[in-house]
Amino acid sequence: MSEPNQKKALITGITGQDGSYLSEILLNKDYEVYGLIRRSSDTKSENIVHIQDRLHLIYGDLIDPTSLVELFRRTGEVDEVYNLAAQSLPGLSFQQPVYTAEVTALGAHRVFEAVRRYSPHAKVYQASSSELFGWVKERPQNEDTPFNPANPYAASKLYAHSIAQIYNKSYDMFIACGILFNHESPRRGLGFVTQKVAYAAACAKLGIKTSQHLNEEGEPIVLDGKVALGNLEASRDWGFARDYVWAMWKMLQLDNPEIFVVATGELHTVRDLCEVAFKHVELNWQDYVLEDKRFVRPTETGPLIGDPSRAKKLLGFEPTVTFEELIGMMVDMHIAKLT
Ligand code: NDP
Ligand code: GDR
Repeated sequence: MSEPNQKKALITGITGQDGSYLSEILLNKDYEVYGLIRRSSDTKSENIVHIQDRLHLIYGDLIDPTSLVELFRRTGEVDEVYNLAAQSLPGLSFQQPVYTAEVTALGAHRVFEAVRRYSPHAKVYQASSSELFGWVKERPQNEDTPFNPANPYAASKLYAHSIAQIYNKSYDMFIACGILFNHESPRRGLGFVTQKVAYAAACAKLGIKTSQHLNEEGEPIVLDGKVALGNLEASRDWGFARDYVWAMWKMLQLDNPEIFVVATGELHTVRDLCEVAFKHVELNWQDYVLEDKRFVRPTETGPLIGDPSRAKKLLGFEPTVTFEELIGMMVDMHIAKLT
């Protein structure tokens, strides 16, 4: 039961990278935290296992609107809703475009509609993305840069972002949208390039020639001592997830729903990423990385680099971890786990 005046928050996507950091932040602030989780044969969610006994977890799925009705019946009215659930892999969205739209576009819409009906006073955070800028029209990108999505995931996020503005204006709701650039951590899924490279660097350090974990093609991430990657010239603005999640919470402490770009303002290529990860274990990346066309996307976005000036000024956002520290932290986590 919640204490009088204790704030109540609901997180969709609580088992993901951001959901787990956000749960920790909210628990430390004494929130009562509810999370929507999907039912699967594996009941262990690695990212939240350490705090599971302090969370209220409720089964459901963004695809099923009746499960959202049941969710709010169980939580009652809440103060804050963080909609983090999504099919969040842009690469996979080329293979599963309609499913991606179901979860990432319509799923968000279903959440907004459920809030409108069952918890209309809640402040909502919607996880928008730098992918909205896609084939970029200027660099760096800020809150005024035009959107130009370049994959089905980005198009789905644009739908959700647009519906959020429509609900704000039409129903006087509070849905803040954070346009977050790539953020990573030791809790990042292995399907993302930073984690794939960090894992491969750890395997190289430990002399593992064939890895246990699989890549996007269902093959070992490390095979015959090498990792196969796609476009090495692709570039991103990579920050540390915990810093970005804190900015989500800050957005919901404002009086009005606003839009913020959250980024480091630094651009690195996948090639730089490989160099930094393998250098961390004193190895030369060129001995361990292969380019493989199967991992190149049908189209690539432009250089995604954000201008976080507004978030710095109005939210007090400040990146606390450098790119080298971030990648080093991820490689070390894999070494510890694989040893
Ligand atoms: P993750 O992929 O780590 O987590 C996604 C979460 O969504 C998981 O908890 C997953 O549950 C859940 N989920 C997926 N499909 C459904 C569904 N149909 N119903 C209910 N839950 C579902 O993502 P991140 O934590 O990295 O990102 C959080 C959000 O922020 C996402 O919306 C992402 O698109 C967006 N974003 C992320 C950025 C980043 O760099 N990390 C940058 C900008 C935006 P399960 O564990 O069951 O799979
Ligand atoms: P992204 O993340 O698409 O930016 O989406 P990802 O790490 O998958 O790709 C980053 C860049 O690396 C290139 N790349 C590869 N990517 C993967 N996954 N595997 C490879 O082998 C590989 N080789 C090169 C990609 O082409 C791309 O250019 C992430 C997600 O968290 C989204 O949910 C979020 O919205 C955006 O970041 C901002």
